[in-house]
Amino acid sequence: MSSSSVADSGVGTVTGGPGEQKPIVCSEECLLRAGNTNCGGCGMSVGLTMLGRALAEAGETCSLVIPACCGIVTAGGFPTTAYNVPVVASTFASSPAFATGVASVRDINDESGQVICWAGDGGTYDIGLATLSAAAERNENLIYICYDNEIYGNTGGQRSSATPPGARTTTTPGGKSEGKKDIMGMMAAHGVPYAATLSIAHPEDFARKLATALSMDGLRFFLMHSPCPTGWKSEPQDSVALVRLAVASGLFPLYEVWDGIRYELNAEPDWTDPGEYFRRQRRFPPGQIDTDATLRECRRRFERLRSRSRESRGATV
Ligand SMILES: Cc1ncc(C[n+]2csc(CCOP(=O)(O)OP(=O)(O)O)c2C)c(N)n1
Ligand code: SF4
Ligand SMILES: [Mg+2]
Repeated sequence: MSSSSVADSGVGTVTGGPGEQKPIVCSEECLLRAGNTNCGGCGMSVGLTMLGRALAEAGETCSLVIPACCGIVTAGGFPTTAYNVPVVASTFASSPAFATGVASVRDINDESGQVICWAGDGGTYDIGLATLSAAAERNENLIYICYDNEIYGNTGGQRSSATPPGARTTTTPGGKSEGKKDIMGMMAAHGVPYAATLSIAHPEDFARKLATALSMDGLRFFLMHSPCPTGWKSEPQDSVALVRLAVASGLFPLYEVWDGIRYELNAEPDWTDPGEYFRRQRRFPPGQIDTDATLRECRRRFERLRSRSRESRGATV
């Protein structure tokens, strides 16, 4: 079953060991229930399903803290909810501060369960950056997942500082002229215990990293590349293929960072021409992206990550 069809059906499977498949019944174990109103092909839906699967696999529960974003609209209208776990809706700028409070109450009451912020790129790279930085500096005991659709999706598609150069948005109709902020570098600079990138096109890597985070304490940060057919002007059925292309071409490297020091690369790009990635999204004006320059920049960034990985291996030997 492909990642997208898992999300569409609302039913997933858990690998319980070699050759063993344990079905998840949506109403009992899925984090995201069937019948939500997310757009078809939404990467966030697939990510939530994968997160639910990882929690079920680890025998864990969670509470979600979600700022203003598509992820809070996902819940639907009160008194119903598409989420199968408790959810706190926070203001746009403050989900890490809200989550700090929820996690502290959990610890004071000696309760179990993970506290997970599920936030968009606008809430993470832009308006929530101060509270995220503060929670990271205090090393709060919570998981933070930024689903990065590279746009303010919920309010009609304005640019964020995660929007890649060249992308057309409602506030950059001619294509964005600035680059994409390096949020992973910023979290590494805070020295958080664990930071990692996630792709829904790499489900095993995704599950392994979630399992790693669930076995640790402290602030654990994830950046998930989250296709958004509505904002990317792409076909819903292309979502998983697009983010797979992003990893293959080096546009979205898969890696982990421990304590801001130890780097591990998880997938070697094959340096596929990123042209196909751009062509399949109408947010990129045809013929205006210099794919050679993009590929050169991707290689340069990947080599920098590789050298950090080598250096950190040398440092730990
Ligand atoms: C202080 C404040 N400013 C603006 C808004 C309006 N607003 C709600 S969601 C949103 C965009 C969220 O973008 P992102 O975090 O990337 O999540 P996405 O919508 O893409 O899922 C904006 C601007 C708000 N709720 N609060
Ligand atoms: S606008 Fe994008 S992120 Fe929001 S629900 Fe639709 S596809 Fe998902
Ligand atoms: Mg967004």
